Amino acid sequence: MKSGITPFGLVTVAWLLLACSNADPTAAGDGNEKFTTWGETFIETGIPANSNGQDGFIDGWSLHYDKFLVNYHDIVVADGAGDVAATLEKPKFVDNTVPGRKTLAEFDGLKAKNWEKVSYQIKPAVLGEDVVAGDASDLAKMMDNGWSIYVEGSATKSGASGQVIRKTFHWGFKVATQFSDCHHEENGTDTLGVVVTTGSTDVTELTTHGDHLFYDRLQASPDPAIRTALRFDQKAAADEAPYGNGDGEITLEEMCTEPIDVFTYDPSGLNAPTVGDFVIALSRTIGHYRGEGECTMSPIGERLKNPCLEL
Ligand SMILES: [Ca+2]
Repeated sequence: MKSGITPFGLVTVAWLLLACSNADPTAAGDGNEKFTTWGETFIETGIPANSNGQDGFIDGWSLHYDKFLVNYHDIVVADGAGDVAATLEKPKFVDNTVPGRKTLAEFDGLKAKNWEKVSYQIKPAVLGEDVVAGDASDLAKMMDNGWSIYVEGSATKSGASGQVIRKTFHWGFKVATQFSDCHHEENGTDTLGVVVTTGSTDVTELTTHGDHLFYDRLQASPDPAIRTALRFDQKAAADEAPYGNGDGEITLEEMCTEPIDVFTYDPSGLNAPTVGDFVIALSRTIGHYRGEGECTMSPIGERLKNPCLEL
């Protein structure tokens, strides 16, 4: 045979053409969308001290989470016209101190295209949730207390005379939050929602950010020179007189009696008169999207004037 194309070569060319057509999300076909969650290193291993304030606590504290419990509800994949491709059947309970990415849902056989409207909710635990990771007894405790998020852990810092100061915390939050119009940037392109491609599985991580509870602003400054920093001093002070009982455990109730230091913390025009109000307001912001991606956050249901009144 003089032909340069062998039968094997023809098969290879045909396979390549098929592969190319499969990679085209506009071609007719189906694909899958998988949702996972991950707590990143701040929740898995801890938040260190770091003088830059972004990679750790600017005031010398370091913190370790023993539990970081979240209840995910109502994941929805839809398009701009309102056609719904998939919805989460049962809410999912997860402890994100359990290492690695945990699967929340797998939606198979979705039409391959850009589904622009992806949303989810974090709200209080309900009967019949799936335990994705963590203890069923913790889920029961969340249901009994009406919590959507619960964090437990300890923070330490070296005192003036070299002694180690240690504070523990066990905080349950009742906030219910809708995360809508989720989007993320990848390779310089901002993508709204998800892109399902024929014959493959796209993975969306509903990331939880454990550092947000300790932000010193409720909203990012429009001035990029003003960076949000992580702080713990005022939370630790809530356990001391005149606000707390000095037993080493910082309670939300103690933080809700301590006025926020407006010279250090910026409520960004929102209502957060106490340290407790500030932390509860920040608990709405732990939900992210594919790493550093974001969603539009809105409270579900009636919102009380001060977050501390929801305790
Ligand atoms: Ca205390």
